[in-house]
Amino acid sequence: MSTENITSPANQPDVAKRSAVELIKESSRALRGTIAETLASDADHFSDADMQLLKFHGSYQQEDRDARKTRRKDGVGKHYIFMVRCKIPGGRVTADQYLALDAIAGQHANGTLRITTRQGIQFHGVLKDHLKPTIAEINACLLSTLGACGDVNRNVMACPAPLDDGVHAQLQETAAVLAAHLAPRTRAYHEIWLNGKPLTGNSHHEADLEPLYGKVYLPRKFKLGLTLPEDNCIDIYAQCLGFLALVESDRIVGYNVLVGGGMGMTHGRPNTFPHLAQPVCSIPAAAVVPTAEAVVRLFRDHGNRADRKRARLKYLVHDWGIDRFRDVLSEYVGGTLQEPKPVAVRGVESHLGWHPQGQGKWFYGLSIENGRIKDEGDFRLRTCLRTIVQRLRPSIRFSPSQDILLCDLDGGALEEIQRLLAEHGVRRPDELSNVQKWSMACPAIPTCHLAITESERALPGIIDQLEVELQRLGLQHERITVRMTGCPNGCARPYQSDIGLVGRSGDKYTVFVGGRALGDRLNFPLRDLVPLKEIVPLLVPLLADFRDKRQGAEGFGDYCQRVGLDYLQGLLPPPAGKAGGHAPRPASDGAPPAGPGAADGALPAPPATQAITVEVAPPVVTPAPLTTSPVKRSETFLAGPPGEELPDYTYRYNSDGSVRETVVYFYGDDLRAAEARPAHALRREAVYLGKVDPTRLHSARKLSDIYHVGPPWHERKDYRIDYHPDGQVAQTIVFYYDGDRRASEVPSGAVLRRQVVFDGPVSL
Ligand code: SRM
Ligand code: SF4
Repeated sequence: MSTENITSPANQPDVAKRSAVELIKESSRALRGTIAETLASDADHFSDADMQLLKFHGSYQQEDRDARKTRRKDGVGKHYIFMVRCKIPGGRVTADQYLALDAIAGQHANGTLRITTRQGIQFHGVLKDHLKPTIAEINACLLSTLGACGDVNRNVMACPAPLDDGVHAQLQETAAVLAAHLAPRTRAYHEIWLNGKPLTGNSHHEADLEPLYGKVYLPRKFKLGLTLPEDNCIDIYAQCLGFLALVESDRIVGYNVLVGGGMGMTHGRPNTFPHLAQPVCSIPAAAVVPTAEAVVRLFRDHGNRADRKRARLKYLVHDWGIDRFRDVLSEYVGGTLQEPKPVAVRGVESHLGWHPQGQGKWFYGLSIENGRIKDEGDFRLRTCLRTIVQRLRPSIRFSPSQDILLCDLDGGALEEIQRLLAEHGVRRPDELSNVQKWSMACPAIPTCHLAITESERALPGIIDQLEVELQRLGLQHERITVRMTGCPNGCARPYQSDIGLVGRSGDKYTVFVGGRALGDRLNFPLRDLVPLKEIVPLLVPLLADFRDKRQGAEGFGDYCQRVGLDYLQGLLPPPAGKAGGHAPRPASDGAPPAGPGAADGALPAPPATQAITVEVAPPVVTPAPLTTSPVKRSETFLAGPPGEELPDYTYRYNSDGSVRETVVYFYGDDLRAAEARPAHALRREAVYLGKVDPTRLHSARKLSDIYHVGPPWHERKDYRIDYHPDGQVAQTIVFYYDGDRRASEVPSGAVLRRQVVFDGPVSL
C-alpha cells in the first residue's frame, strides 16, 4: 500500500486553521485517547475529545432525549447512552452471527436491532458499562465495529441479492476485499475492547502505522458501494465512490467509477448541498482495489481539513469539476484513465418476497419498517426472526432499504416462514402497501443528537395517511418512494426520493418532490416549514393532478420534474397561519428550537444542524416617490438578529421586471448573513445569472465572484473572477487604487484608478 503524499503539507491548512477534530485525531495516539481510562472509571460518559475518537471504534455517545424533561425536573443530569454500529460489508451475515447480534440486543442494548441504510446493524441504548462486552461479543462472532463511524472508509455497500449468477457473488466478494483493504490498522481497537496487549516504546509507533490513513486519518467520512446497472438498490449516486459493474458473458469485467456523491447539507449554509456522484473513468475489474485506494489517498491529501461541513469528497468534485478531478486522480493511479463506458443505472429492486436464487435455493425478502427489529405488544418481529433463523438456518443479507433477506432456503421453507410471520403478528411483503415498502426513515429522536424533528416515529403515521389517500385516488399500485429524516444530514437519502421529508424546526419539515426510486436525480423543495399534520394534505392535490395528467408510464417524481415547481405550487393549498411558506429559503417560524441541550437550561441549545432563523427584513431600497409606474432596479434582503442585520442577497432587475442577476454576500470565513455578525467583513459577492433560489446556489449559473479586503464597513474590492458556463475561469480582473496600489495597501475611501483584465485564472 502506497504511503506517498500522506498529509502533504502543501495540501493541508496551517495548524491554526485546522478543525478541532483534526487536532484531536493527531494527538490521539492512533485513536486511543483516554478511552480505556474512562472505561475503567465510574464516569457515565466520555470527554468531548474521546467522544470523537469513540466514533472510529464504532460507537456514538448519545443522550436519551425522551428522558430530558423529567430528568431536568428531577434535577438530575443527562442520561447517557451509546449507539454501537456494526460494519457489515454487503450486509452479509451467517445464521449464527445473526443470533449473536439478536442476543446482544437483548443483553446489552434496548432490546432492538436496527438495520441501517448502509446495510449495517446498530444497537441503541447501550450503557457505558455494557460498551465493552457489546463490542467484545460483536467481535467474538467475527463481526467488527472498527471504522463503522469516524473519518475512514465506512461500511462498503453491495447489492445484497444472493443470486447464483456469478456476478452477484463477485460483487459481494469485492465488497469484502475492499472493506478489508481500507480498514484502519490501529492496534488501539484490540487493546481497548478485546484486551489486546498494550504496546510500549518503539513497538508502539511501528505497529500502529496507518499506511493508508496516516496520523490524522481522512478529512471526513468516506463511503463506497458497488452495484449493477439493472439494480441500483445501493443508491450509487449517493456514494463518495461508486463502482458500477460492466458485465460480459456473466462475469464482471470492469467498472464505471463514479465519484462525489453525498446527501448532507446544513440549513443556512448554502455552500453545503446534496450532490450526485458523477462518472469519472472506467477500469478493468482487477483494478478495483488500487483505484479505490487512489481515490481515498486523493481525498486524504486534498480534502478540506479546516471546515468539516465542507470536508466531504463531493465538495472536491464540485469545486474542482470532474475534469480536474480526473487529472488529479490519474496522478494518484499513475497512468491515463479510460473514459467511462456509456452505461448507467436502469433499474432498482426491492428484493422483497420469495425469489429463486439458483441451484434449487430460494430467498425471502422481508420488509422491516424503518429497519427496526423489535417486539412490541402483539407485533413480535424480533422473536419471529430469531425463531426462523434458529429453525431454518438461513444466511442473512441486510438491504440498503433497511430490509432483511433470508437466503439459501429450500423450496418448502416458504410455508413455515409465512406461518411463523402470522403467528407473531408480522405482515408479509405482499400484505403491505407499495408506499410502505418503498419508504425509509432515519432514527432521529430520541437517540440522534442532531435530530431537529421526529423521523422513525413519525413516518408510520404519514404512511398510514398516504395509504388511505393513494387508495382513494386509485394510485395504490404506484411505486412512490417516501424518505424522511429528522434533519438535513440525509441519513435516509431523502433528496433522491419521489417525496422527501426533511426535519426543519419543531414539528415542521421541508417537503421535497421530484426524485425517483432509481436514485439518479435530486428532488427539489416544494414547501418549507410544513407542520407534520399538513404534509399529506399538501401532497394530495399533486397526487390527484398526477393521476389525471401523467404522461405514459411516468412516475410521480417524473411528473413533478416535468411540470415544475411553479405549476406544482399553483396546486397547493395556502400555508396554514404564518408558519409555512412557499419559499424553500430559510424563514422564521418563531418556534423555540427542539434541539439537544434542552435538559441543561431554560432554553434548548441549538444542534449543529439546527434550522437557522433568518429574519428577512424589508428591502433596503429607498422607495422612490410614487410616479405612474415605479421601476424597481434592485431589491436587497437582509438576515441576522435584530440590530445586526446584514445584506444576504440582492435581486437586480431588468426594465421588464424580470430578475437579471442575483448577488449573494459572504462574510468572514465564507459565512452567509444569517451566520455572520457585524464584526465579519464582507469578503465575497457571488453574482448569479437570473433569479436564483439563495438556498440552492450549487445548481445556479455563477457569473462572477468579487473579492473584497479591509475591515467591516471599510471593505474595498480587490479582484473579480468571471466564469464560463461550464464553471471554468474566463477572466480575472484586478483593481488598482490611487498610487497604483492594490486594495490591501490603501485606506478605505481610496479612489479606484485602473482595472486590468487577464485571460483565465491568475495567481494573485
Ligand atoms: Fe448518518 C450522522 C445515522 C446513513 C449522512 N447518522 C449520523 C449520526 C451518527 C448522528 C451523529 O453524528 O451524531 C446518526 C446516528 C443516529 C442514531 O441514533 O442512530 C446517523 N446514518 C445513520 C443511519 C443509522 C441512518 C439509518 O436510518 O439507517 C445510517 C447508518 C449507516 C451505516 O451503517 O453506516 C446513516 N448518514 C447515512 C447516509 C446514507 C448513506 O450513507 O447511504 C447519509 C447520506 C450520505 C452522505 O454521507 O452524505 C448520512 N449522517 C450523515 C451526516 C451528513 C454528513 C455530511 O457530510 O453531509 C451526518 C452528520 C455528520 O456526519 O456530521 C450523519
Ligand atoms: Fe440524525 Fe439527521 Fe441522520 Fe436523522 S438524518 S439520523 S436526524 S443526523
